[in-house]
Amino acid sequence: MRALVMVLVVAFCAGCLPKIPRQRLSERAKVAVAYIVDPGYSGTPFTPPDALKKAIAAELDDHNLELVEVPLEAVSAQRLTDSRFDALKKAAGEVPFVLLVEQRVHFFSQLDGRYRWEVATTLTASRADGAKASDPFEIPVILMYDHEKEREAIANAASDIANRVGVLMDGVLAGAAGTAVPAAAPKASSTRPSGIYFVMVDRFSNGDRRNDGDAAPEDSQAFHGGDLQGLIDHLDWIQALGFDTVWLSPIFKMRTEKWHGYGAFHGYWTWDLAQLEPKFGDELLLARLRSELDRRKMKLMLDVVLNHVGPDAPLVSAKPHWFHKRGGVTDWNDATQLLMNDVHGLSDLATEQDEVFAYLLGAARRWVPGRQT
Ligand SMILES: [Ca+2]
Repeated sequence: MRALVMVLVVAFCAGCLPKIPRQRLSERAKVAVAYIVDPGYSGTPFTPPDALKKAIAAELDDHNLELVEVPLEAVSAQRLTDSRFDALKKAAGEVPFVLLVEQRVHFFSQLDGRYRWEVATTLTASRADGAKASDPFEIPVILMYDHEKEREAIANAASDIANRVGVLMDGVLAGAAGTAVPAAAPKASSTRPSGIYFVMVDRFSNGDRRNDGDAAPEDSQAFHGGDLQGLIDHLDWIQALGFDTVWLSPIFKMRTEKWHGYGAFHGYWTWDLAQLEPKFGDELLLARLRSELDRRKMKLMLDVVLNHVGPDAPLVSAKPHWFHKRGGVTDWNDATQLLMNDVHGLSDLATEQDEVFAYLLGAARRWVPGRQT
């Protein structure tokens, strides 16, 4: 059976921290570390799971640093990062390096029975006699359940968080007495950093008010007026951030009315893959976007929704046999339901049918220059 595969592309920022070669102290030194996880809603701060502590200890060991954990109580009375860091330094005494690991974990969204969490972390570190450096970032984690999984989410992100600790400590150690760059340290890349910048077209920039229609920026569920012109106007800005690819939320003709109170601005309620959504622009403007990207040696990714169509899409009545029509998902642990049933009422395309497959493939190819057939 042929199947269309949806590919999840992860955008990343390669230039968030300065590029500093890997650092390692020639003589072992201690680093005082305090961990604090703030509760999402109520309750008292707690410490992260051992999986994260072990990963960070290993990373620090790689820098020839010995981790000395400072009890949570030393920092938990403070609410702000600066105050916590001062409290940590006081508790650390003569220890030459300090590292504060602050975290907050929150449930983000649910998709196909899997639950996305965000692990927000702020790392702050310094030498006893040096300025502090900080690195705030969020890491998404996909789990199977949505309740009281804060520790599990942190454990899943432990490796990535530890890597960020390593990069931050490279910066803290750089130039410190007794610091040597290991011979095996990779050389910093001389090439320009690259990455994918995701644009939610309606919310990015309004470059043409003539296509706004009933845009209502004060309404979180309404369209806000963003369009392809607004994106074109900001390509230099995106490129300056270090990105070489732009990924757009769907720009094809879509349902634009709210559905059960939920807004359509995201573009994932496609009605017709053969047309562009007039709120965003026309084919001439898309061609101009392509040429502006080409001129900057940047690439464009269009988001084609293959799993379903938008509510009340004309295709449902025109081609009723193209849809599974099995009703909504009632059991999120049932793999067949996840594949064949309607997600939140969105008619599920029978992509295993040759006719449907050919339609989707052709519709997608229509937008690839030189691949219309
Ligand atoms: Ca507009």
